[in-house]
Amino acid sequence: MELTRRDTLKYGAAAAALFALPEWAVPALAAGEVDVPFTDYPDTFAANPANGERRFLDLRKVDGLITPNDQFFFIQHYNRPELDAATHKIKVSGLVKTPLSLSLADLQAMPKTEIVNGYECSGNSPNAMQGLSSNGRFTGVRLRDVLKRAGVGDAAREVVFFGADRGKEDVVFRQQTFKIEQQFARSITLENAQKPEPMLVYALNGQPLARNSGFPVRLVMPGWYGVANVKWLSEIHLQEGRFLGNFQARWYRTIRTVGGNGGETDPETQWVETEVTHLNLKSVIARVTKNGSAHTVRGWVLNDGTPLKSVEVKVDDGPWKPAVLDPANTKHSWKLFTYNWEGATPGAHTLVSRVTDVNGQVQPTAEDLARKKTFLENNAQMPRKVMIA
Ligand SMILES: Nc1nc2c(c(=O)[nH]1)N[C@H]1C(S)=C(S)[C@@H](COP(=O)(O)O)O[C@H]1N2
Ligand SMILES: [Mo]
Repeated sequence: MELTRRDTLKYGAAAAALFALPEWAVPALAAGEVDVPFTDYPDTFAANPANGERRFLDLRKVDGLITPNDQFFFIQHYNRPELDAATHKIKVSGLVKTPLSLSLADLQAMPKTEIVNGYECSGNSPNAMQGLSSNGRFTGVRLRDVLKRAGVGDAAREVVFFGADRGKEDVVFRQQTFKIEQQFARSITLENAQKPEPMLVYALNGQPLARNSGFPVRLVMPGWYGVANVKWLSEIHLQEGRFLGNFQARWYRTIRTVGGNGGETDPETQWVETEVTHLNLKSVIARVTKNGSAHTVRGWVLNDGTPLKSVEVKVDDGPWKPAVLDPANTKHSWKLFTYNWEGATPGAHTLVSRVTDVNGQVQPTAEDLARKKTFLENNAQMPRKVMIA
């Protein structure tokens, strides 16, 4: 961001100092700086699998706050529709005073807003080498401005977002299974929809959305898992009752035991099912580099926007040591951190990071998550293996 002299006068010296920070303090590699290889990547890891249906971010390439568009991860359940922005319309329907049918151009004519937002797929995990994650600058309009334009009906409580993509799903009712073709869809409460953050987005890092990212328009829910960010948006439907679609009520849920000893026969043990909503607190080591004898460990944190208290790094069986958060991080960006690894010796090492937020929530270990029985929302600390030559 460029700050003119007039801006400095207008916003004051403190703001000038703030804006004068480099775009990111985790820079591209310095002269002489080289990567220390990770030894925990499976041979099969491919950022771009051959079928072209998804893309993983290769964390070893993270060199700044913003993930370049051609590296930004993508994943979805069905086909990836190719929509024509000249004819595609987004309907606003259901319990609204004025039903709308909005084109990309209609949205672009509305007041524009931008956010730097990081997110991951709720299925992101060590198996995916944490590559179902990215961070970008999104441009669009506030969802609440669109809702205001339609006029929210008095009875509306729930806002459902439909994508233009569709597929067949099993819908089970008692002993019967129906195969039903349906659109991808997710919902949020009207209360959440009217917060300032949710956006209908049409650009990523200054470029129109790519088809893979939901062209022409998608929802972005800052602080939520990727599944909330409905791509190829085709309809926004307001209703009174809860939306029970497959990807809302069944597919994206987490099942865990609480209470008792966790044993299935223990009467004190309860089984709890919850929706996948906000990002759970997670940190991952992305990259380790060496410059002469100096070693640097870099990584990212994702969470729901709660301010962080600390990020720490542990080398082998050593103590937890504080890492430094990047000053360019924002509330909803992923938060980059750097740790200066002193006294690194040749050979194999295990490095792990953990993040703590201001509410005292600490990123769990894999062991801490033993009572989570399903694989989504895996925010466990991830030990990484490197080899120093
Ligand atoms: N229309 C539609 N939107 C969708 C999906 C989908 O299958 N269809 N998948 C969701 C899931 S599970 C994730 S993790 C994110 C991924 O967003 P990205 O592909 O832009 O990274 O898209 C979400 N939005
Ligand atoms: Mo996902």
